[in-house]
Amino acid sequence: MHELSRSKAAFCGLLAGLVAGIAMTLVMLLLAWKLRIATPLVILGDRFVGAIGGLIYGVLIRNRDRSPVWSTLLVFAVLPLLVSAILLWPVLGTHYAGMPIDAARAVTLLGLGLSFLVFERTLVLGFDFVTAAPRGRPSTEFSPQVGRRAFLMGIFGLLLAGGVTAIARKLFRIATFSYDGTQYKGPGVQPITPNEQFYCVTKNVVDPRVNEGLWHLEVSGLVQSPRTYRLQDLKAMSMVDQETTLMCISNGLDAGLMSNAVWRGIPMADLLQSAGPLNGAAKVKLHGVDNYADTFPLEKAMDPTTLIAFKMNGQTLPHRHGFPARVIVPGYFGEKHVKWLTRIEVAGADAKGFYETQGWGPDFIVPTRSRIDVPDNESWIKLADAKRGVPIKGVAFGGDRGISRVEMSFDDGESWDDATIHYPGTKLTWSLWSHDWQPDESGDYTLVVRATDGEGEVQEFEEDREFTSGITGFHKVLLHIFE
Ligand SMILES: Nc1nc2c(c(=O)[nH]1)N[C@H]1C(S)=C(S)[C@@H](COP(=O)(O)O)O[C@H]1N2
Ligand SMILES: [Mo]
Repeated sequence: MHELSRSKAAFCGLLAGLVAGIAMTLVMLLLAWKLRIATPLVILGDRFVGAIGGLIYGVLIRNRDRSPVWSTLLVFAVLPLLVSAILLWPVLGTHYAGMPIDAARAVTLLGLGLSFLVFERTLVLGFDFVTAAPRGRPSTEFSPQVGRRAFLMGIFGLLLAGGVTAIARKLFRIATFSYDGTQYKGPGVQPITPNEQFYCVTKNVVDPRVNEGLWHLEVSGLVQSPRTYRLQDLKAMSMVDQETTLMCISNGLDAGLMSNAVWRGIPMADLLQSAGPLNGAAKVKLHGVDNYADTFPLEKAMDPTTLIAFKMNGQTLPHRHGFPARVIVPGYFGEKHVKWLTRIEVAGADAKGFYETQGWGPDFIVPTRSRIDVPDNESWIKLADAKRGVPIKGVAFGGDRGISRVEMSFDDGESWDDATIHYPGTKLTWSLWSHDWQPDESGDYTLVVRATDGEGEVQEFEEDREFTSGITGFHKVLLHIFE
């Protein structure tokens, strides 16, 4: 057995650990990219942890003969797998090609196990390689020549890192940064939002791209007869078309996280009725393949307007909007319209969703809102032009209560004029309105819009409402009319 100084052992361990961490990251990225397995990709963290683990390993192992394989396997693969399984249990059921939740959990654990195994093997074999005594010489005579071997190990690490970068780039290109937060507002707003322009919000860095063959929809929980449907079973059921507007809970007064489409799908009630909710059932908890879930009352789920949608404006649901199936639940914030739906769980009264556990709510019902799309805030208009009429237009949305009236003010809410609703939509959609305004004098004007919903309630600022239930208030636009 050769002697190895403590610092040399630490260095070799650090190096082997670093390379092993890179190797593990490469495996995780390959799994994510090729098999859509969602192992937690904390890239830098993994490498850092790898290097530290290697350093400790190097120092501990220095004066021993090779430790038995089972002990390093235990410490570097089995234990991390156990710890991850415990700590990450709630997120393990994620699979970006839409594998059902239980199968996804098994596959993710397999992927994690493989990643840790690669770490352990690279660490142990890499350490052995770097610290091996030169051939032909009695190993006790010299401190091993680690220089050349460390260099080779470093090159190997760099090659792996190149692979990591290449795959990370590929994943970055399909990441959601380019479209998460897409808004729809301004002069171009049409009654029906084209699919490519529909607002978009996701919690994911990489969104699911569900494989129809892997996907299914479960109805489970507090039901008499749980069932599993394939996509073709669902498509054979009788469908309805329903125009419905969606708005995100975090939509600002002047923002465009709101859009309208015609959704084609089956009433959720049809599936719930054949499953038969049991006593104690109070809510449905809807799960996406991305480990997202949200809830609403069973009563709302039974409403004929609550749909499982497969089509959007006559086209197959786009991937980013939830292919192959998403929930449409009129009157509730966007959060509840779960995309990439894979499980309908009938649950008790205290079931909670992803955003609810993060502190959103308690109210998830869309309050009446309206927005001025034309003209822009801080526009300057010549009085002579303004006298020929300043076109004003925008949208108003009353959740599932419809819109019965839209009014404009040009004096910051002192007095109000009726606007024209030129696209009334339905109870479940926004209305589009316009107004022609002819100011007599130059000056600064504060334009305000307010809507009245289908139940006669006038839009208002609800002082007691917390922003976590979605803000209320009035959109205002400042106009400068000059001589
Ligand atoms: N599975 C899943 N469903 C989801 C989300 C998500 O991240 N994952 N985001 C929600 C949020 S916050 C909103 S506002 C709407 C947005 O739907 P859209 O992107 O189709 O407009 O989807 C909801 N459904
Ligand atoms: Mo949202």
